[in-house]
Amino acid sequence: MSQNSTAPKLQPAFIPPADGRIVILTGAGISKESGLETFRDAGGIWSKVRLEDVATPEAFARDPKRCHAFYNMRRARHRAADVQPNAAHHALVRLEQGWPGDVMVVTQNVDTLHDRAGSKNLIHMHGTYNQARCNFCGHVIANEGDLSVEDVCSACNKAAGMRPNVVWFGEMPIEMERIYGALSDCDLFISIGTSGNVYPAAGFVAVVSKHAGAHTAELNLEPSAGATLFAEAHYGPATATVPAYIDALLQSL
Ligand code: BJW
Repeated sequence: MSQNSTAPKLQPAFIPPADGRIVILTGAGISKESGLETFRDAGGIWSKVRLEDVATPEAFARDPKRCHAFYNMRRARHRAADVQPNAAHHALVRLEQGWPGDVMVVTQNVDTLHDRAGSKNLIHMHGTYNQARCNFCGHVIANEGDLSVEDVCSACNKAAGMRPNVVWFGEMPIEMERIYGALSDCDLFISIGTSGNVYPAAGFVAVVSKHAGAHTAELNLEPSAGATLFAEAHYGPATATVPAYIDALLQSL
């Protein structure tokens, strides 16, 4: 996709060297304009359901039917025809394809909008909605439809253990070694559409500033919980700020 010439201009405060490494962290805000809800905004997911009831291993052990109902509803929404990658997802693909150095996207989102836009060097640190995992043997399968307590694992044949392959509170996020490797070696860290409330992702900006000495930029609708830790910030909807910021980086080449 080429740059939209009507897009607002934005001047990044720092341009990395052309072979510089860029790590981008994304959160629910980047998918908001694709029609998916965020968690902590007014009217967001955690204003309608308590995370303690649906997003912890204890909640699943206590009431698996309730967890399944919550994720079946979210999965159905993610599959809806009107939920498509937006200009911010596409801009990150342009960066990966056009920037000579390494570009890695680390997303906290369980939606597949980065994948569908075409991001390749992508880590889903909180898992994805379209996989299920057996709680007993760890077997992972592709799963686009509803899950239930009646489902039987095709590997160990046990029932009632199939769960969404997402990371709940108290669980270890995915591929942390690879993520910290990229963070410790990057020149630019960009955080997009995340409130900075959930660790370890909320701590990445401090890790990068301290250990890599890299430049840090926040692109969000409003200042995040960690806003003061960033060297640079641009506030507005992701479909405006992200394409403008990325195209300015690419035009510097
Ligand atoms: C826009 C926009 C637009 C809107 N354009 N922007 C250190 C200190 C304190 C606590 C901890 C700590 N280390 C660990 C913890 C505990 C815990 C934690 O962080 N708790 C906090 C609540 C304090 N962390 C964990 O348990 C994590 N595991 C872990 O640390 O493992 C190590 C360990 C394991 C075991 C024992 C001990 C240590 C796991 C966290 C898992 C989070 N899971 C969820 C659910 C995933 C599945 C699902 O989707 O259902 O992940 S919770 C939810 O929050 C989801 C998100 O990925 C995550 C982050 O949310 P995000 O993306 O930031 O969304 P919002 O809504 O918060 O923000 C949206 C932003 O967008 C806002 O700022 C808007 O303004 C903006 N926005 N529209 C641009 N159009």
